[in-house]
Amino acid sequence: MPGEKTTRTLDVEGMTCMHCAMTVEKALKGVNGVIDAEVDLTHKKATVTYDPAKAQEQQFRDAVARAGYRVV
Ligand SMILES: [Cu+2]
Repeated sequence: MPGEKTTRTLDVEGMTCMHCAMTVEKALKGVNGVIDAEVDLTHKKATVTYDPAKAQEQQFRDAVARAGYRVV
């Protein structure tokens, strides 16, 4: 369905500063189908809003891994 939206929160390991958070955020935003990504550095979480017809959780895991961090 066009315009459909889902939100998922991921636990991300390895982020230590604001730069890490921005790197993860950018990596997630680069995944096709992602509408928005927001990282909570304090709680080591990333919230991704995406179109479930275009993106899947595995792609978020891969993007985070390529950026040098890990979804746990
Ligand atoms: Cu950092």
